[in-house]
Amino acid sequence: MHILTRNKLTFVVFGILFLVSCSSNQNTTTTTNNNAPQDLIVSEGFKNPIGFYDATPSFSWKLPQNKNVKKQTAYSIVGASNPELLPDNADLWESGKIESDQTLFVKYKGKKLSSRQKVYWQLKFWDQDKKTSDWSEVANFELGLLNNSDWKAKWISLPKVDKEKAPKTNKKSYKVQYLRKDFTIDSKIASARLYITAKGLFEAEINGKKVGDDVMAPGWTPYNKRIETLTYDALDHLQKGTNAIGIALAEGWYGGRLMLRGYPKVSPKVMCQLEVKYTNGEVQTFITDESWTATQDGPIVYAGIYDGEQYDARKEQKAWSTKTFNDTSWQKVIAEDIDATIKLTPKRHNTVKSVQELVPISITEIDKGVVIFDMGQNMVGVPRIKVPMHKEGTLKIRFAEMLQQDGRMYTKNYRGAVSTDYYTAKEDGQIAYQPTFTFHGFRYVELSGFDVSATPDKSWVTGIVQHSDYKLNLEFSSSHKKLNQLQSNIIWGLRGNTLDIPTDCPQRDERAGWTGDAQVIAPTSFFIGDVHSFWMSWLESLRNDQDEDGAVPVMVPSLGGRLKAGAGWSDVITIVPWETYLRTGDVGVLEENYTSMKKWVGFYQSKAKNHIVKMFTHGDWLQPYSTHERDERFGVTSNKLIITAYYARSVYLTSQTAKVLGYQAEAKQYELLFDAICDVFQEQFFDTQGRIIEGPETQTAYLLPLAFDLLDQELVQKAVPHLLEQIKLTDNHLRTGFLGTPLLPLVLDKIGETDLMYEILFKETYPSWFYSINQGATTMWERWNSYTIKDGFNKGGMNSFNHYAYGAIGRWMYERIAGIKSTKVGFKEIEIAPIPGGPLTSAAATYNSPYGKVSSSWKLVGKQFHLEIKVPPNTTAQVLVPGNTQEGIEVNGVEFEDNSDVKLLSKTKEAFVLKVTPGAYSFKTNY
Ligand code: RAM
Repeated sequence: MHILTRNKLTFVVFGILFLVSCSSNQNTTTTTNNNAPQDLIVSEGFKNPIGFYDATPSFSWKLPQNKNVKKQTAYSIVGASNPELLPDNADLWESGKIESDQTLFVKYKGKKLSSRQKVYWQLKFWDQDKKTSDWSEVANFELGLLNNSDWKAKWISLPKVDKEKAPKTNKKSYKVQYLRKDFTIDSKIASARLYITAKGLFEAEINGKKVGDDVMAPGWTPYNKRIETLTYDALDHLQKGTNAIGIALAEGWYGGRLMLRGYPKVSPKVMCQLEVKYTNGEVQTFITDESWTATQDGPIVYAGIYDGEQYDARKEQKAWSTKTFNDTSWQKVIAEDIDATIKLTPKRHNTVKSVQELVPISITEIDKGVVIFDMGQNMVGVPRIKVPMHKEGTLKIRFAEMLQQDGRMYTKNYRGAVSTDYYTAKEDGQIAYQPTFTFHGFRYVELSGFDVSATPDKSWVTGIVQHSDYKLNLEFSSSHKKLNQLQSNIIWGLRGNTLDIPTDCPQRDERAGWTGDAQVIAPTSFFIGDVHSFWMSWLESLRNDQDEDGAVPVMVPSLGGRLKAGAGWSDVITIVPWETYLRTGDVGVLEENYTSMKKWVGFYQSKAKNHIVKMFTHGDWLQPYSTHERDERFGVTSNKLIITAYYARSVYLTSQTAKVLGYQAEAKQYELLFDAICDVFQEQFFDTQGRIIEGPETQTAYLLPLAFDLLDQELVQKAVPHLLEQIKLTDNHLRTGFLGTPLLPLVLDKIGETDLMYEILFKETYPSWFYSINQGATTMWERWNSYTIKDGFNKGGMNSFNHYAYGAIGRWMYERIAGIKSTKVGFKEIEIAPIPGGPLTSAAATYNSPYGKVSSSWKLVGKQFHLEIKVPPNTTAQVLVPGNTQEGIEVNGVEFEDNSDVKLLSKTKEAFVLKVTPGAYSFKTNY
């Protein structure tokens, strides 16, 4: 490898140490008796990241959750290039004492930062009594390569990259390329970073050892606009003398066939830059260039997203990524300069990782030598196989989400996705194999081709669950088994469809970033996992793929196709930023997306005549009992009504965003537009009695305007009975598709019909959430009746058993059943207002809010209602404790009297309304 730079770095650190003046306003006036701030993170949830993407980051922290700390009244942050300089000699930033209760997204205002720079930071805070805390631990972040000009490396690949067909199909995938290079380290290393990315998927090894534990890296972005790069600490991989680096490169989303797009006319390439800093201050850089060699004659014959992977152990090239390997039979690569128009940016959300392992709950030998392993859970990832084989034998690994009635694998719903892996053994004995460059959506794994003299054993297969590595942070439980199963299905649905981007489904020949599904699940997703950066990154892809005229594709990354945009789907560009802001408190998400929101509204405007828009929509997709004359997948709710409702919604959210960002004039302008759309909406679509006159009356037709506040109060009063009538007509079942379903609980809550929502939720008959559970669902399904015990599989061409859209009910489960809701952005003000209902006798949830854990746990005990809550510091909570308000309420075991921590605000007929300060409380009422 050629040595690119060799420059002397002089470290002048301690020389300036004493020249830095101490901040005068950081004097501590009172004693330090509080614990230090905790959970220090940069920007959207990153803890001590390297290869960080943001040179103007923000800082967040949590106050210690103990009874002494109620709130923050001031903070002080210091940042330095060396931890030794902290806290008194910070050379990058001293915020000084800032009187503020802000603990989230405090913007860095220190010296300008640049690529590769490492910043150490810590802080302290002043509490409600103006007492200072201890300094926090020192956190840090290190920037990645922020500009294309930081890259000296070139894209490399074989001059001609061949494809291979999956056995007995016409589905072709690129054969995997193996690329390698020896290089020499001749001095003592202080630190080493491997910067790397691919047009395709890579896995890198140095001296025979895999670098990092990421899978499917670098992930999926609009590759013609932006490619994300990764940074690894390579120090422990390197040695003095000769080293070797090897990279396996597969097609992934970049070079493989994808629905609508078909086979792209591009082949995979990789690029890396290894920067080694020596203890003497010198830096040596090794890059991908013409001097590398490559082959396609390695063990991973091919690998495709849809079609699976073929591994031939006979082709293993022993120690190929070590210095002992002789690569003289390998070919020279070709190298290309990086493209100026494609932005290379450090990945801004967590990579995909193997996050959990599942063991089979049972095995069945369906035919001699054919064994089906039941993982007990529909999951997404790959299997790890350990199975005895004969030399030259080929193991066939099939996948299925469901079994047919005869116990065989049901794969029809994978449609054109071959989704099969193959492994050919090089010798007799136990093999160990885990696919590298593909993933599957499955509950069942079928093996054939193993050594049939062996007795099949559960240990042969382990399910490796893979998705973007966000922290799962919700605990929800209740007294009802099926409700708990629903919660589990929602979680698995989200996990299975967040493999680098939000997808509709993870198994068939689709797995695309459908925007409608994403906007529908986004609010619930925050309760389940720390998905802030996940959405931020994908929103960047949305902006990348937005047309000049404002159109937002229905799938992002865009796969082309004839659909330019669609109402209810493309509105993701206003809905997801707003939901992210509400739940995280991050104004940055609005700043980043405001221009795109306006452009999207502009697109609507360009298609509007008297505020009625002509545009495409998938409508209330998959509405049950649809009688749509052309295609039953489209619901029957009027498209015109849906499009206008979403137009109004996007305009409203844009006006709200403008307000938050301080663009008052624009906010006013969008508000006026919203009012004008509402006027036309009610005039054209409703009669004076509040009945829909545009298209058939449906639940969704009423839900949209009621959820989006499109009607005057008077008309709301009149419309509500019509909605209730529609629900009654269906014997209190839902009749909603993708768009209507998430709105149903919100509207019923708004109009005080919680009992009705409980009834709908606890229905066991079609269509309902429990109906799918009664048919055996372990994830959310695309259709309420994707499978029924009575009639078998749904005949529809689209029949996914892992589709998160209907999981949107999750939000109501946390906000209403457990009762935890944010009422001021980012949970600064919290409402804890559980309402018991249905057959439930208890429910509990803990939510890891930006300020700390919020919890609510209630149970009915005889004729009493018991509630226990936790409210994190620096917030306030309004608690609505249900009970007979003619009688008293017990707080923390004693008859309630107003005190400094708990105040009675009011009593309604059904609940005591209290305001509490941070802390833990218990309440008891007669119920
Ligand atoms: C299907 C997808 C997705 C939906 C679109 C309209 O192909 O699975 O769920 O948003 O249709």
